[in-house]
Amino acid sequence: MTTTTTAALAIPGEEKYTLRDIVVDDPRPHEVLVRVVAAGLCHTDATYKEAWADPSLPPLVLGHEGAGVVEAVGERVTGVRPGDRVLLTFNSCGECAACRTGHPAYCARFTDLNTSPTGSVRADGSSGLTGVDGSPIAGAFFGQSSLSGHAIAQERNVVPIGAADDEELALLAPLGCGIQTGAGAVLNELRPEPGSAVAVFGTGAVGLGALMAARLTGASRIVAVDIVPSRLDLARELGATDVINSAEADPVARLREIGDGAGVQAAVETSGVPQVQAQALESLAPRGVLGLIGVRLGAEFSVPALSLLSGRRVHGIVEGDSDIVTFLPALVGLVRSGRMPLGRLIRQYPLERINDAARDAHSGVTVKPVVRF
Ligand code: CXF
Ligand code: ZN
Repeated sequence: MTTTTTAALAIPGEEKYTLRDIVVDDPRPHEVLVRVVAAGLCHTDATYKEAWADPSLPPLVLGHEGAGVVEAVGERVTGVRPGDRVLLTFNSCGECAACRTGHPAYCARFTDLNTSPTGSVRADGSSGLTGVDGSPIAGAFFGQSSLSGHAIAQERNVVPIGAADDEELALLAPLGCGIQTGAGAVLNELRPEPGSAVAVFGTGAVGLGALMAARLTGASRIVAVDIVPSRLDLARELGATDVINSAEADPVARLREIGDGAGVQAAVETSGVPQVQAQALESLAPRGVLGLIGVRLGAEFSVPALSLLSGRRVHGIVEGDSDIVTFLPALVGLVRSGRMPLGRLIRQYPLERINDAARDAHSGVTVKPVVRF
């Protein structure tokens, strides 16, 4: 018995999302059918929406920060059962060396299982989604395609979070990608030492996730860099000790000052703008590390070789190198205890207003739109 539900479709050549009823398949042995309560919009949805332009392609269901309630599970699923409240996150194979050692974000099949929305997740290439007239619909985006009232996820990218009402699910949804990307970069990879200085370039959801995480470490200076004054105000509210408006001041010079004349021990770069990446690198103290998170499709990263000789390192990080089984519940705990005030970033939109949500994310009016189903 399949499920008919309303989804937001990305139709090639159309700028806006189109709401339409679709049919969602029953879960296969390792799959989980989730009634989606809320889904955050991440910049990557917009990137892939824009790239989904070839008119020969079918409509695509995006969405990769889903949160909801398990409705049915495949016969081999053991980790969750109907009624469980869950977060959906990125998918991974579970078998490669990275997955076996707790680094599923570096899964050998990451691209295949997350951002190749042509259905490579299922052995037969099907997406699990069709139009009500049986026409093809692409899905399996990040193993979930959660901009839909119901989503098919894989057991590996579903994380149970205990009792949670719909309001809390909407609050927690962005942990599945954007927040875990920023917070994980700091807590799992950069791990700033007590007394160190950390710079965060870009104060979108990823950057603010990194900043809120840095506040939980022993770092004594946490510096937000952006060109939007209201974002810098928000960064202060969330724990930045210093802010730099890089449209008005040279961030490299300021960060060197803040870092005792030498620079900062760690920088997180979320904008993906090559010039900002260069600034982030130049703001590092000797032996400092640049966490490279914001990367634009097809962009190159080039630096003067001499800039690296002082022991500086550049560390590319995907999804915060999160081991989702342990890290997502840890983030949920931080939100629930008030130590990660995620609510300050979020604005909710009913599904009918998803195009307003996308517009507000693009213009920067909203840091993290969350679509409610
Ligand atoms: C993405 C960034 C681009 C590569 C795949 C993962 N992260 C989240 O949206
Ligand atoms: Zn994302």
